[in-house]
Amino acid sequence: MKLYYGETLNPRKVCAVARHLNSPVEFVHVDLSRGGHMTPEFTAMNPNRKLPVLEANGRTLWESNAIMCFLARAANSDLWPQDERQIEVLRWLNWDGQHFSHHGGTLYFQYIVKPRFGLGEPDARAVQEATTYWRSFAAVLNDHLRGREYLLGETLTVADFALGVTLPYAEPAHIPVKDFPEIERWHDRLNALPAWREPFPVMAAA
Ligand SMILES: N[C@@H](CCC(=O)N[C@@H](CS)C(=O)NCC(=O)O)C(=O)O
Repeated sequence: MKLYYGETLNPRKVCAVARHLNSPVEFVHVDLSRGGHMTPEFTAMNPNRKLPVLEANGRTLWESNAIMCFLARAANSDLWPQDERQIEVLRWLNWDGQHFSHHGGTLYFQYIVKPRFGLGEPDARAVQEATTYWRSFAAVLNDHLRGREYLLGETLTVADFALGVTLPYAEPAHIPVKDFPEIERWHDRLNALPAWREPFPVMAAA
């Protein structure tokens, strides 16, 4: 299997899952700043021209959440449980894409991607809107996590990898996680996983 990634948000959760599971993947770095995702070869794999992409068993799979589930199922892991807990995981994955990491991702874009790719200053209005929304959804998550180790209770799942993905960037992305102690406590648990702390392969010096 080949996992095409860059050192950005959505590939991060997939790389973390692959490393956590010790999945037999070859990590293939794609340089977004040099348009590595705009080539005809890449477009043939993912017409959205976005990372990550997984090549496995002669087919390609895009969308980070689907790739995490695929890797977990291939490893027969409870990260993607094969029972009624799956519904709960789906619920959180959908909620995350629409709300929590959606608005956290906006802050990541405004404060981290823009300067990194020379796209100008953060847009104050977009920042204010995303911060307000993020806070209201963070309150929901904070309440849910009270008394739970992970989102589903005791079982670590791909939903934890998805919802947590912006938190390693909370400080530079101005995500106000410090006001939500249960989220911080949960993120401390994720930080205990080596694959969470260091999801990306070490790249050889150019
Ligand atoms: N919904 C997609 C989003 C993928 C995505 O937005 N990837 C970003 C990196 S975090 C990307 O490749 N951006 C390049 C571009 O938009 O030009 C997923 O979860 O895989």
